[in-house]
Amino acid sequence: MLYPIQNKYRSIIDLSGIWKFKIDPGKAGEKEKWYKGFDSSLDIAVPGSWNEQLEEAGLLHYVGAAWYSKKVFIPEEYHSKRIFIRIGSADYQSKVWINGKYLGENKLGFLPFEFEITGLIPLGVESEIIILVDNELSSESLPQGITSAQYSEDNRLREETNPPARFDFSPFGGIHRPVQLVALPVNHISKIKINTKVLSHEKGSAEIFVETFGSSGASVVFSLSNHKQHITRQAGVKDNRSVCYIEISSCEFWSPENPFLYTLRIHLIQSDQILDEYTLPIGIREIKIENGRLLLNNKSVYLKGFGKHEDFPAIGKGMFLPLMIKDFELMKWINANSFRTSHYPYPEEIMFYADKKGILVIDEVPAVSLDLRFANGATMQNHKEFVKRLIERDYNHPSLIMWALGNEPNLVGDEGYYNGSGKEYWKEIFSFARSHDSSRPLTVPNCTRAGINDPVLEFCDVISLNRYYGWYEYPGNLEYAAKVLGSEMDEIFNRYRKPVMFTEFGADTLSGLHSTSVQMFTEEYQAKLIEMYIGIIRSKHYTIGEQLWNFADFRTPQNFRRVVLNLKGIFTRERQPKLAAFRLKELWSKNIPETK
Ligand code: GCB
Repeated sequence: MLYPIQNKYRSIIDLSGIWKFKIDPGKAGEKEKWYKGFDSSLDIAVPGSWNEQLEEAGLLHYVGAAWYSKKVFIPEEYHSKRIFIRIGSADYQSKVWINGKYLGENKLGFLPFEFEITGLIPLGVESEIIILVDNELSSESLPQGITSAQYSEDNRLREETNPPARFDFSPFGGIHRPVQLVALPVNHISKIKINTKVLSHEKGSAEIFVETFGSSGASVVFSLSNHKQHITRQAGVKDNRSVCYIEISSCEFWSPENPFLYTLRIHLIQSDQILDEYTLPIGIREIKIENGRLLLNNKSVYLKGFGKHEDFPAIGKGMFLPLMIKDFELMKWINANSFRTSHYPYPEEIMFYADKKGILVIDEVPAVSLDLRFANGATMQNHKEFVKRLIERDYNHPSLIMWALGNEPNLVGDEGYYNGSGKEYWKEIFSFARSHDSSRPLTVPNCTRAGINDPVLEFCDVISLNRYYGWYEYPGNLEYAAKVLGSEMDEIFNRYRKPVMFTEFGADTLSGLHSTSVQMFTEEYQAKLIEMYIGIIRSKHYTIGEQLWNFADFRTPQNFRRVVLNLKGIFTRERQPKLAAFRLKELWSKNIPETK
């Protein structure tokens, strides 16, 4: 499913705006046929989570079903087009109807999905789109859910959150990314996959695979251009596929220092007539792991940056482009070169912007705190489906440097995880992911409780560590924390002999709280802890990166460890810098030498 674009052949009607909204706590709506229309005095803005928008209507912690409705005028000119409803993401599951006709469901949150409505709707008049969204999770969903009863069966009452969640971010519900009507030519380009390589200092290549819909006898014209070159190739379409290989001399390679993007223009042509056109910015670059280093265009790259979240007052997890621009500006300001989309895929718009700004991305599948005691065949199936759809969505982004296939499996420290079941599970997920993308390294951040014996580490190309010594363990004792950290890192490296990076370390910090002594929660403590970690990380020859937890403070489910927010942000939720931001700006001001 290609990202929608607008040109002479393709058009988009954006349905962002105010939708009619009604919650359905008893899940009676389907039986009562609300999909044919429902009454409600509540409105909601799309994109956006319902939680903070409708806090005053009692929805701050709402978990359950909710209905959305919007009328849309579908123009008569669409008679010669194929028409789709595309939803950028709805968390976590949804069902869609148009004029009372059921179109289908989607069970994977954070990902786009679409349904074709050609021939199902009258043109030149209004139609009504109705979407049922449910943010309840289960053992089979990704992320997995948990109930209050499971917390007590597990003797984990002190860890219980409200609403119950296996993870440390609010389970915001809603339609979080744009809803669009997309009109395409009958015969059209349906998929594009690009592999790029660095052939020499100045020569690069791009291999471009195209899939088409209904175009027998057609051909594809590929053109790749920058300000001084324009390369054109033509290839036939066979079985709805076409492929072309282009070598580029005097190539301008993509890198964080010079995020150069070529314009790839693809035309689908039949009998000299253009049927469809798709344009895509692409970067020529190559990623490798070699001799223990992460290489971009055969040069060592050291990751400096953050784990982030999609979280902001009022809009929750809704896509909010002014915030995207602000966050990238802050990342540039602080001299970061990368971030992780913890703990779920971010909008396509953010991936395109990372390509443009030269920020490297670790793209994460939302298998966060996977608890295999509750997983079954359906969990594995959903996990694979997620990997497949995410790789298909993001494969062509030059900024995407690594996949995280999950985060912190076995957070609960279950012994059974080590008896072979964990190994079996991850072996299958990793080989499935590699069969869909063999060009990028794979990882899964490891937590202290899963420890050095975590079976996932055997399959990772890069060992990613999330550690909180000096915070959850050895609170307030940075000296001892440093000792444990350094020796554990060496033990891990000696066992696995793979490059190591940190994907999380940090301390909750209340902006404005200061102390002349060592004192947790103060701005000075956060800055000190970070300096300590960075000093140790850089002192080890086998490390390839330092990503902090977190870029900004973010809302969590209610529990006694959090004062509404997780306060480990380097910036506040409103993006004010804390003291550590200025220290990091300095620490990240230079490129980290290749041999540390
Ligand atoms: C972790 C998790 C992250 C939490 C963080 C914390 O290990 O990966 O989701 O927010 O710790 O602050 O506890």
